[in-house]
Amino acid sequence: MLFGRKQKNPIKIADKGVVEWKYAACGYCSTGCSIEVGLNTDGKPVASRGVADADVNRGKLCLKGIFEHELFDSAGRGTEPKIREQWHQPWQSTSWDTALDKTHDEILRIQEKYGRDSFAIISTGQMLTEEFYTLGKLTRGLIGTNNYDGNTTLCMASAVSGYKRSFGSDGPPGCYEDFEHTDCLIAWGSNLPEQHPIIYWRMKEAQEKKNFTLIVVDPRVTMLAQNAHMHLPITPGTDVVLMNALMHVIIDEDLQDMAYIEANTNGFDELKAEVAKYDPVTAAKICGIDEDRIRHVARIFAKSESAMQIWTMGINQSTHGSDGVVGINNLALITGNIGKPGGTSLSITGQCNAMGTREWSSCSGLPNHRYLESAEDREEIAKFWNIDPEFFPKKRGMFQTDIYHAIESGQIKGLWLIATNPLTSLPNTARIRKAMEKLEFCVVQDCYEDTESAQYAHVYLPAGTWAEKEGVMTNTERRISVVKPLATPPGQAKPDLWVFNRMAERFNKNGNVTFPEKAPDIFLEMAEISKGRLADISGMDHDLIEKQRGIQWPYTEQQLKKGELPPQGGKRLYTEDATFRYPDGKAKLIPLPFIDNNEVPNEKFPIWLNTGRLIEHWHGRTKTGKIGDNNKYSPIPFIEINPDLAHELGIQRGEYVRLVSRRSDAVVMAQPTHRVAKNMVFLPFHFFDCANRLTLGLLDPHSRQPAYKQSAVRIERMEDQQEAARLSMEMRKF
Ligand SMILES: Nc1nc2c(c(=O)[nH]1)N[C@H]1C(S)=C(S)[C@@H](COP(=O)(O)OP(=O)(O)OC[C@H]3O[C@@H](n4cnc5c(=O)[nH]c(N)nc54)[C@H](O)[C@@H]3O)O[C@H]1N2
Ligand SMILES: Nc1nc2c(c(=O)[nH]1)N[C@H]1C(S)=C(S)[C@@H](COP(=O)(O)OP(=O)(O)OC[C@H]3O[C@@H](n4cnc5c(=O)[nH]c(N)nc54)[C@H](O)[C@@H]3O)O[C@H]1N2
Ligand code: SF4
Ligand SMILES: [Mo]
Repeated sequence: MLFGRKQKNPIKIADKGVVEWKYAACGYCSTGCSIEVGLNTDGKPVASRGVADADVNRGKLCLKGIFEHELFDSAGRGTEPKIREQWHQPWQSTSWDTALDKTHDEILRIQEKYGRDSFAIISTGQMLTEEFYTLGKLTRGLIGTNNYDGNTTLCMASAVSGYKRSFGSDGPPGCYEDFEHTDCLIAWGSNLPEQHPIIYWRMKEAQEKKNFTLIVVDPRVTMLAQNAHMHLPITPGTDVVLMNALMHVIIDEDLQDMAYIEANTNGFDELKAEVAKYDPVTAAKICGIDEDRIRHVARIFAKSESAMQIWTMGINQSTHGSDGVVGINNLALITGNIGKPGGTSLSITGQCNAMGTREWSSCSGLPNHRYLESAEDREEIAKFWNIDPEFFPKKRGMFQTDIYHAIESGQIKGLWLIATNPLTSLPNTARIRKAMEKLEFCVVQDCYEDTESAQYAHVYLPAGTWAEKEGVMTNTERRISVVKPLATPPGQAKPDLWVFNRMAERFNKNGNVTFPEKAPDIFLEMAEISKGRLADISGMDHDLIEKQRGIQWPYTEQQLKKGELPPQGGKRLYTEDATFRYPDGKAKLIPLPFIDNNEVPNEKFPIWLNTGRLIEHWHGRTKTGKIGDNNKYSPIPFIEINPDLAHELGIQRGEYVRLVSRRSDAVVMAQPTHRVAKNMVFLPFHFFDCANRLTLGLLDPHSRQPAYKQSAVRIERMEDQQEAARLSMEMRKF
C-alpha cells in the first residue's frame, strides 16, 4: 500500500536552463566523488549532479556536492590583493606585483635577520596536487625554510605516523570495494554517514547484500552506531586499551594467524607480552566496555574469513592517536587482514586532497614519501630539481602545532598561511590569537577574504578554488581524479598554482629551477619521479584519469603498456606479491603500553567535551556558511546534551547555555538528544571562535596531532537569554 496518497507526485526539479555539463571531482571531502556541473547559456554554473559511470559515487552526491556550484559567486570571495603595514589597520587594495614583491621581500628580510627557519609556511589538504608539488619545490628548493607543514597535522598526522611505524611507509592499503568482500567491519571513531556520506552508501549497500557484522566504537550514538550490530560506547581516549584487550583474547584463545605473522611481521613476542597485561576484566574498567563484549568482538573479528577496520578522527585526534593507528594495524596483522579483499586497515581521510599533500607537498619530507633524513632521497630530488643537495635540511622541521608555540616564543617571525584557517581550527584559540599578534609579517592566501585568520595578515592574496583551477586530487582509496576549470576565479583572484609560479620567479632569479606553468605538464614531471616508488603514477596522465573517472595508484608505465592492471589502477597495497616497506620487507608489531594523560572530567569541570562535525557544514564554514541550502540546517552553534542532564541543570530545549573549560567559555544553544551520554556534550566545531576556545589540544607525541575530542567543561545556565543570544551570535561570523 502506498503511504498517504494513491498516486505519487513526481519530484519536480526546477529547470535551470543547463546547456552543457562539465566534469570535475568534488572539492569537499576525501570520498572523491565525480561531479558534473551544469552551465547555462551564459556559461554560468547553475547545477551539480553525480557522474553515473564513476566507480566511487555511481551517480550519487551528498548535500555538499549537490550545491557545490553555488560556491563560485558566494559571499566573501576575495577579488583583489590587499596590503597594510600593521594587522589592525584598514586594508588597502593593491596590485599582484606589489603584494607578491612585498611578500618576497619580507620573507628575505626575516630570513636574513633571524635565520632561514624563522619564516614558516603552513599549507593544507584542500589544494590540487600539482599546486602542492610546486609549493614544495618553491619552499624546499628555493625559500629553504624547514618550518613548512600543513593543516594535515590536525587531521591525518596520526594515520601517517601509524602507517609508517607499522608498515614502513604511509599509504592506506585498502579500497571501498573491500566492503563488498568483508565478513566483519570495525569502525573506530568515524561518523561515516555524515562525514563521508557516499563511502557510507557504498558500505551500506555492501552490508545489505552480505550482512557482514558491523561493530562501531564511538562514545556517541551516531547514525553509524544506530545501524551497527554492536555499538561500543567507549570511554573517550581509551581505544588503545580496547585494542590491547581484543588482542589479549585473540592470542589467549590462539585465534591469531601464525603463518601470516611468521611470514610477514617482526615483534610478535614483544606484542604478546604487552597485551598479556590487558585481560578483559582489567581493560573493561578503563575503557568502559564490558568483558564479555570484548571477548565476543575479539572472536568474531579473528574468526572472520576476512575482517577490515576503518577509522577517522575519533582515533587520530587523541594523545595516543598514532598508537591507536598502530593498534588497528597490529590487530589487522595478527589476523592476516592486510592486502586481501575485505581484509584491510583503511584510514578514512578527511579533506578532498589530504592524500595528495601527504604524497607530494614535501611538507614532512620530499616528494612521493621521500625522507629528508635519507641522503639518497636528498641527492635524487636535488639532482632532479637542479639545486645543491646541501640546501636541504637533514631532518624534518616543526609540525604545524609546534610552529604556533615557536611564534609565541619568538623563534618564528613570519608566516604564510595557504588554504587553512587556524583561528577557527586550532585548539585553545586564545593562545593562537596572541601568537598571531606577535608576527612581524603574515600573508594569507585564501579564496575567501573574510576568514578569521586574515584579521592578522599584512598581505592578503585572493585565490581561486576547486573547479576554477586545474589539477588532480587523491581520495581515501588512493584514487586520483582530475579537476578541470569550469569557471574563472572572481575579479583579480588567481589559481594557487599561478601564485606559486609568480612567487617562484621572484626567488628563482638565475632561472636554475624550472617551474612548468600548466598542471598537466607538472603531473608528467611528478610521474617521472614516481617511477619505482610505492605511489608510482607513471602510467597515468590527466586525459587517462578523466577517461577512467579516476585511477588508483600504483599504476606504472609498464602496467599501462602490458595492460596488466584493471583500467582503474591498483586496488590494494601489500598483496601477496608485494612486501612492506621496511628493509626486510616485514611489517612491525609494536607493543602499546597505555598512558592515561588526557584532560578528564573532575568536580569543577564534570562533563566530557567531544567536538566534531555535521553533514551540512565544512570546517570553518567559509564555504557552507554562505550557501543557504547548507547553512539553514544549523546556522547557530549548539551542543548535543543528554535530556537527563539538561533536566537536572534546568535547561530547556533551545535555551542558550555557557560552556566553561579551563581555557575559556562559549555560548551555545542546548539541543537535548540521547545521542550523547549524561557525562558528555558534543559540540560541532564549525562556528567561529567557539569550540576551540574551549579545547585543550594536548599533542600526540609521535604525530603532534591535537586531542580535540577529549577535554572537560562545565555547563552554566544563563538567566538573560537575550544577552545569551547576542553573545552566541558573535560566535558566528556568517
Ligand atoms: N560534512 C562534512 N564532512 C567532512 C568534514 C566536514 O567538515 N564536514 N571534514 C572532513 C575532514 S577534514 C575530516 S578529518 C573527516 C572527519 O570525519 P569523522 O572523524 O568521522 O568526524 P568527527 O565528527 O570529527 O569525529 C568522528 C567521531 O569520533 C567520535 N569520538 C570522539 N572521541 C572518541 C574516542 O575517544 N574514541 C572513539 N572511538 N571515537 C571518538 C565522535 O563521537 C565522532 O562521532 O570528515 C571529513 N568530512
Ligand atoms: N575542535 C575541533 N577542531 C578541529 C577538528 C575537530 O574535529 N574538532 N578537526 C581538525 C581537522 S581534522 C581539520 S582537517 C582542520 C581543518 O581546519 P582548516 O584547514 O583551518 O579549515 P577550513 O575551514 O577548511 O580552512 C580552509 C581554508 O582554505 C580556504 N580554501 C578553500 N579552498 C581553497 C583553495 O582552493 N585555495 C585557497 N587558497 N584557499 C582555499 C577556505 O576558505 C578556508 O578558509 O580543523 C581541525 N580542527
Ligand atoms: S561525499 Fe564528499 S566527495 Fe562526495 S559529494 Fe559529498 S562532500 Fe563531495
Ligand atoms: Mo580533517
